[in-house]
Amino acid sequence: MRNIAPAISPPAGIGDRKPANQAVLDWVQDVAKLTQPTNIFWCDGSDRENAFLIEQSLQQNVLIKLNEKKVPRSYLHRSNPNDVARVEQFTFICTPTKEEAGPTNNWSEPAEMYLKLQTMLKGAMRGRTMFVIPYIMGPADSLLTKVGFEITDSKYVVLSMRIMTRMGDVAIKRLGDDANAEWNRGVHSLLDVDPTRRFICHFPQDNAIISVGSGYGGNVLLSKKCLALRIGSYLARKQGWLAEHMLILGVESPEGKKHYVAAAFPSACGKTNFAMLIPPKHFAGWKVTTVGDDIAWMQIRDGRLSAVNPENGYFGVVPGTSYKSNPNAMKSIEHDTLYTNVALTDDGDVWWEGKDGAPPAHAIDWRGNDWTPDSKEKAAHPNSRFATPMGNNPVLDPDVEKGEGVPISAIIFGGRRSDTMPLVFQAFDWNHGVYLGATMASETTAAATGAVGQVRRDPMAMLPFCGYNIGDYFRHWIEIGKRLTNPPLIFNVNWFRKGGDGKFLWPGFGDNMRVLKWIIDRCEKSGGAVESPIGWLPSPHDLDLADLDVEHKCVVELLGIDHEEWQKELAGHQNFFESLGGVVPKELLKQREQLAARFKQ
Ligand code: GTP
Ligand code: SPV
Ligand code: MN
Repeated sequence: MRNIAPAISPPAGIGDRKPANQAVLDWVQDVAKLTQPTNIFWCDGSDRENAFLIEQSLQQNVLIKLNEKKVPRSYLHRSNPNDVARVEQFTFICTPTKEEAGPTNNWSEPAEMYLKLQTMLKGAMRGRTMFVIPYIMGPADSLLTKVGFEITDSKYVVLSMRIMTRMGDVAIKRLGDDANAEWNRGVHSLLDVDPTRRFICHFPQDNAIISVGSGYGGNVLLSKKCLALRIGSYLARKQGWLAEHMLILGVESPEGKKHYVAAAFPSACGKTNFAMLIPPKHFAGWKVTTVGDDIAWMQIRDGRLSAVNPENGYFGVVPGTSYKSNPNAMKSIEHDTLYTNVALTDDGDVWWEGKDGAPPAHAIDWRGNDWTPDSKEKAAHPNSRFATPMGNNPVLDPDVEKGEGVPISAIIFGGRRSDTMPLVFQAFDWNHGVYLGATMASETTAAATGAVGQVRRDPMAMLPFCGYNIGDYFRHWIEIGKRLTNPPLIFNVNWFRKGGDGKFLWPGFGDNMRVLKWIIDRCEKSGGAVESPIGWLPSPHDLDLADLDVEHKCVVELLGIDHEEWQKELAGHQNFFESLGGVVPKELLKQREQLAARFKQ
């Protein structure tokens, strides 16, 4: 089963809802002239259309229906085995000058890249149906909300976009018929899913994206990383707001006092899990609710940062998800879910490494091969994903559709670090917090192709997603801070520190509530902390560790600063800044000097 499938012919009333906007019509005609599809299918996001596309996808082996009793209205898709993650090496920011893209992005001159892509797209949709997807990113009534259109020759993309975005009429209405209105132009074609002809290209000045040669989520759901982060961050700088790779959660005390926090962790480093956490028993009466699990758009309101989640669904990592680690995610994916690259059991259920219970005696693995517990290969791909509507989440925050967003009390940065970084600490002030974000590092994961487990700097978890010069991005953060009269406090966390035995020192998941509680205490000015060279650190008794099955010496280790490790870390910061070739704002260079000086005191 693969993505590429021949044209489909819809009955009357399906696939014919053309928008009135002439700019959209002209653009679609231009793309059709180039790609030569058999027909054009205008998506409206309706139930009837969805049912038709699912039926066609089942017939064409693009989807497998799962057991209706075990996982109602849910499907499995297998991508091409060469196409299972984002491809950072083939992701480009195409701007008139290389400086605009900056030292962390692959760059190409726009005209050159357009020509190359147009050559590849010539006749690429012959024999296929071209789908046109209207969608918005953001709540229907938010000022931040953006309109996008995605053209694609993949039904999997259409079905996924319907889960991940607000799709159809709502977008056509928001756009209206002004031919000069602002909207994002996204073109996607599978071509022949050949890794050597795979490019994810962004043209920020044109508000345009072209993605070819892949069928994997992060490369092809153009609303997500491409629009909401890469183009989004470019627009955010121009327009004075922030587009960030952050979850947004609400946390309410038993007394009913509520705070919202936003947290940037790199890909596959715990955003979805943190956004849905269930507090341990000891925290009875505390409630965590999800606004978003991957992307935050934040604007300044009344001197504070106010955040919306531009998405409408979750595209989450499957392996490791269980009733033990994340019951809310499990409940979310029990029905109406599109799975990609997990294993299929003999009774039509889905399975993955880390799911509750014993592994099945036999299954079909993510590649479509027989699998048993004795197999050397993994049953589910480590980057297998679920796409599920956020409405499935039992702890969805009631203000998720609020156009003005939710006020942010704290920003949290965090990476996957087996050493050096303590469980949690707090920045001294905004610019110090920006420095913590700018110097973040994390071990690479299966969310992108390439080596896994290598520590790399990933500023604000945006290394793969910042659509412009990273120096200007740091500058933008500093400038935003100047405009905030009530800025969020900034923290750094690390759930992944390991002990001498190579095991995680911290239980993580629900127990991360203990760290979140300290963060809230700090926002409430009630939490204790000691001043350290790296920031405000809790001492063990400042954290609520009641009923926690972790040895005291592990807690001390988790909160410890090893001066030798930190000398290496400081050198790492310096090397990183130097590697950026002079674009780092002087405020951050000064932060590094001050950090180094504090270690000498
Ligand atoms: P993207 O969707 O790629 O942006 O990932 P994400 O940041 O949302 O990460 P997610 O929550 O899906 O977690 C990724 C992996 O980290 C999963 O295998 C989780 O089981 C694991 N994980 C999440 N939180 C924790 C934690 O607190 N401790 C440990 N040890 N593992 C965690
Ligand atoms: C990530 O890699 O950060 C993801 C998954 O959220 S993807 O949408 O594939 O980029
Ligand atoms: Mn992500």
